[in-house]
Amino acid sequence: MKHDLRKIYNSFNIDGSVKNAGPFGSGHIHDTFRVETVEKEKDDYILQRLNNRVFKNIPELQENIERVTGHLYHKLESVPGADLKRECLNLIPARNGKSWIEDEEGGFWRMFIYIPNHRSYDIVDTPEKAFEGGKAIGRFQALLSDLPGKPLFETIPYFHNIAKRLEAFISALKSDRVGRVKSSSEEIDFILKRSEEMKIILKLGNEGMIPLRITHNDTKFNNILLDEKDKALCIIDLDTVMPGYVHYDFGDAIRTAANTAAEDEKDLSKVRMDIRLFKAYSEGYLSETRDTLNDVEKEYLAFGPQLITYTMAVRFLTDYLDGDNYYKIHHEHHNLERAKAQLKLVRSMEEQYSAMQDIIRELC
Ligand code: ADP
Ligand code: GN1
Ligand code: MG
Repeated sequence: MKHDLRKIYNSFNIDGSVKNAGPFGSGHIHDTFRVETVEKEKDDYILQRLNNRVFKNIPELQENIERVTGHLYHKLESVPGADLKRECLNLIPARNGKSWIEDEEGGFWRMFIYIPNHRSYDIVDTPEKAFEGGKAIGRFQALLSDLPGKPLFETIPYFHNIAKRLEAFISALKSDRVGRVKSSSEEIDFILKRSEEMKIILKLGNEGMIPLRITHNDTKFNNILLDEKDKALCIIDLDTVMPGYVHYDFGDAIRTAANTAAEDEKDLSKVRMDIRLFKAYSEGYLSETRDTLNDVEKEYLAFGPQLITYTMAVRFLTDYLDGDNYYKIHHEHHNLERAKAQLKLVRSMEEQYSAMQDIIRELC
């Protein structure tokens, strides 16, 4: 669908004259555009058409983002030399007084300052970058631990709840809406075989052994922007910041930071978890969180990557079996390819599990 981008960005309080606006980034959920201004000294912007099939309550979503970005901004203000436009997301107020607008077709839009001179990686190639990512996520968790006020809204209920994700998977299997079940049987078996062991984090939570904390819940490495020297700069994509277990953030970051290949790599021989990158990320992460995590959280940290990588496989395959309604896809069997690559990564993590546990124990 073509949008009248000019009309949309003019509904926000932007500064400068716009030179051009075009699609940007590789996110799977929103439609993201970069809006460039003519004047060198003025900010550029990120404009997003929010996916309201995925996020059903946009006012609540935006209220969360306003609170979280406001809190992070406030903390940064007291850090000498902090760059307030690059180290946290800055929402641009709309002319209607809110942080979003609704267009005539019922689409929801928001804008941020574009973070200049950042680097974003879909694949991580050095331990230094992985370490930086770990430190950034650890710090993010610490900075939000004292967010004042009521709990954040659950923008997507049961987001990382593997029991619920498996229920949805099994219901997609049963209805086989687009006739893809038969040809996915190997992947389905792999998933079903592991369904019980994957519920351990949920069980620990229900037993009160691990606390709910404010977590990001989408710590894919390309949501951690680095600066031109590859130092951690800013955590973006805050739509799912809400209560969660630390294993989710640790796991999703390792899933992407320590994978030797892309999330959707077709050549499965390229997909494995690089233990050096795992170690480097863990070092960065634990340097910030060692003193706050409890013993049970630490003991199960190394399991987080398996759980989240498995969860992603379940979600990609569910979407494939349902007929591709959730994620943006770029070709016909894209979700199946993503699921296969994630399952290959789960296998690689299983093979290295005891080494991962040793590393975490040593670092703790
Ligand atoms: P999605 O939920 O679709 O992944 P994101 O909020 O992660 O949406 O945005 C998609 C991409 O846009 C990001 O991966 C990043 O490349 C870019 N991006 C988002 N916000 C900013 C920003 N403030 N400055 C620079 N780039 C951004
Ligand atoms: C989506 O928004 P994006 O592209 O950063 C998804 C994540 C998945 C990820 C897989 C709200 O993340 O949960 O881990 O794709 N976000 C949502 O790449 O579902
Ligand atoms: Mg993203």
